[in-house]
Amino acid sequence: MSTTLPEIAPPKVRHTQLFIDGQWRDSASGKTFATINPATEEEIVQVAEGDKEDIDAAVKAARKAFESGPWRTMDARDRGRLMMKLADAIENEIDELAQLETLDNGKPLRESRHADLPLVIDALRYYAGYADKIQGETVPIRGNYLCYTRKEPVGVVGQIIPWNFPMLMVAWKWGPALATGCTIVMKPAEQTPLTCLRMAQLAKDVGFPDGVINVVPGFGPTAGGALVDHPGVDKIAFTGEHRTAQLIMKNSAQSLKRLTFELGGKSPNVIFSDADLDAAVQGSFVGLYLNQGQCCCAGSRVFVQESIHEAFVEKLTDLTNKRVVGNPFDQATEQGPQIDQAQFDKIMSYIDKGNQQGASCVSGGKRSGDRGYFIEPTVFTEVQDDMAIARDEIFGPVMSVLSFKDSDDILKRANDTMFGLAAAVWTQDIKKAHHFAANVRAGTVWVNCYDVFDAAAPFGGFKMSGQGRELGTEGLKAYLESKTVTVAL
Ligand code: TXE
Repeated sequence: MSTTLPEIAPPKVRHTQLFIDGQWRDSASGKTFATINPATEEEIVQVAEGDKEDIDAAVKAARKAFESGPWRTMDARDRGRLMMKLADAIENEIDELAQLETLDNGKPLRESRHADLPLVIDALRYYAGYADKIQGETVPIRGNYLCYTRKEPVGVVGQIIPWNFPMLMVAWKWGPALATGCTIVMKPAEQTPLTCLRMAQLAKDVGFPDGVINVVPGFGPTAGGALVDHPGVDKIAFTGEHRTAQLIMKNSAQSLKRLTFELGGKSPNVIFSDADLDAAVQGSFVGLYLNQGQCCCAGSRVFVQESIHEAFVEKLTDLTNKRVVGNPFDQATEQGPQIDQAQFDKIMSYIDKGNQQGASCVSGGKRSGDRGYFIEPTVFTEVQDDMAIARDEIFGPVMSVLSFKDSDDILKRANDTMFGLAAAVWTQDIKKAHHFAANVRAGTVWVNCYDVFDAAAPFGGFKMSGQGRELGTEGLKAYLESKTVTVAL
């Protein structure tokens, strides 16, 4: 465990203001807030704090760009080219952006550089390719008419994102919005505004018209709330906690905004005794501990068939005991700090609950070091379905291992959750795998793998894990209105 200063020079923070109508500006109130380095608990820099007035200015800029700016009238193919240029600009700056992401978020540099950033670039390129392939249909209605549909952008979209994959969330949100011709007001998470601001400047540099992309850092109830309330916003795309989504749904009802939500999970990861054990252990390990356990699709309920339970736990704890936790800038580091004090406290309180409710902590369970929000990779066994650690989203490096005897009740137990984001099954039996995939209530199912993401594959949740889908062709739907045109012939 080491939290000494980065071995490489700290990345430059170039932007700390609001980005509205193509210009950098202070917030109307003049207020700022600190963004914190989670590895050291020290302030990185002060960032302009947006609120109602700033959101209003950003929405007006986005509206102007949508109604009368060159964006709407631009050839779709040229919109796609601009998006490609943005992806290129990010790729040209990939090392610096990865460092900035690690500084602000705490994720290991090798992950931001070799996982997050490539996925960001890929998502933007994927959607750039769609810009000129969005088209309607001719419809064979009765009578002497020509009837056709046009697919039109939904308008000004408010996008509110979390801190766990700051740049990737930007790409997942900007990609379909820009490809369809929408204009954007984005509120990044207050914990991680820095890379989003840099991306806004890169968009300006490659030639995005003023007002197409606006970024207003600030807090949820103020800047986020103002975006949700604003009558000039046609759609809200939100990723975060389900309770926040419920509030957004309630508050946006007045203007009947279009809504898409990507929320939390308590994903079941089921390992049958006939599985390739080493692959299942490795996959379950990554499926939970990736990104410090701060993944909405984390496989946090690991159901292991009784006959292999002991062997599974032994191999798994071998891995957790070896995991390198520490300075995220160190190339050897596999696990960095949690994002902030609040998340750190939440996770530690769940570890306490696990111990109190009778689960057995067989690995980790403590803070790591004495500076930064580091937590040891933790494994609980003897977990029962009704314990808090088996029911609630912990969003940290805490795995609950549950055991099962035969396959009859495993689907029932897997589905016994208010969430439905992801699930996985490990088995050599193709029938068992497909039966599970068909009957588990989750938006994504991985068979003999975990955390396989691609910009082309839709992602989103059943039940309280969300509404609508991101990525793939399905991800475009939420950004489009369908218009029916009927012409008398
Ligand atoms: O989420 P919030 P938090 C889960 C995870 C985590 C918990 C809390 O379990 O422990 O949520 O995290 C903005 N109106 N996930 O507090 O508050 C906020 O500023 C409008 C799962 O960070 O939902 C930020 O930009 N916006 C998840 C964003 O919402 C509001 C990722 C997310 O913050 C708002 C993150 C309001 N009233 C957390 N209140 C996932 N699905 O991956 C807050 N925000």
